[in-house]
Amino acid sequence: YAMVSELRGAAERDEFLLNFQPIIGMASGRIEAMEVLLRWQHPQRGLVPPMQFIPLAETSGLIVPIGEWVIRAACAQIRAWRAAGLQVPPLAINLSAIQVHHKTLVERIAAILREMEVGAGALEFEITEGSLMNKTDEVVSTLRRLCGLGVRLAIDDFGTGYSSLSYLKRLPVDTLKIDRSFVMDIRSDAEDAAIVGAVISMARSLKLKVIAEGVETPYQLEFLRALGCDQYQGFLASKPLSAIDAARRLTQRV
Ligand code: G
Ligand code: G
Ligand code: MN
Ligand code: NA
Repeated sequence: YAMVSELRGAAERDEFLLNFQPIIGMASGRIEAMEVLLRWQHPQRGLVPPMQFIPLAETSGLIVPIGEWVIRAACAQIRAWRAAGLQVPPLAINLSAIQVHHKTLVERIAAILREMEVGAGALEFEITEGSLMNKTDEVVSTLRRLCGLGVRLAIDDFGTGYSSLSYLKRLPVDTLKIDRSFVMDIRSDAEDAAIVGAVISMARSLKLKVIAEGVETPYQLEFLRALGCDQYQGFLASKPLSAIDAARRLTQRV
């Protein structure tokens, strides 16, 4: 498959770039974090959407070196923004299941943090609920060691997997991100509204922070705020931004 071999050299050819989507505090109305989203600028194909190349990167194993590139590039961006005098909120980086199950993930992240000197508080990692499903004891141990580095952990796409409450309690996780598919129809679908309400109240009783994804309308925002959701992200606040536009948003402090 041609795309896999092209993907192999993409980092060296400087074809990857990062976008940043603001995560807004319900109470502060300010940017409290940004999610890092990888983009592939292919010389002929143009901008390849992650939905097309992330699955290929996963099945080919390339997600491990590419994922490392993402972490290092995010740290480099933090350093550059700080050097320019910006107050940089924590950056949230997505990890694939394959990275989570990779033997040396924690050591590699520790090495990058030492090398880049940004401080562990500068990074958060998003792990999909689906990657928690098998080899659970190993995953618990990996997440504990990751947490031991001082980085924060979130469960991404929450609600789409099947994690039990007792399993959640064993995980050193700070945050749940409610999947966009539940937020989308909260106005018209009473069941989705009930699920979102239940996730938020469960998260609060487990002392977890809750982020709603895919917030597109003021109705959704006010509904989530009323239920006690802590932060939100979505096109209502901002689409994913280039580094230049993200820096501009941080300067405006909105
Ligand atoms: O912008 P959006 O199309 O960026 O992202 C689509 C999907 O790709 C999302 O599910 C997102 O989690 C995933 N994704 C984006 N960037 C990364 C990345 O750096 N690593 C991994 N593993 N997934 C990513
Ligand atoms: O799976 P993950 O949550 O990491 O993916 C983030 C994805 O969601 C990215 O593709 C991003 O572009 C997309 N996204 C972010 N906000 C919105 C939104 O408000 N509406 C829609 N439809 N997609 C969004
Ligand atoms: Mn995510
Ligand atoms: Na998600």
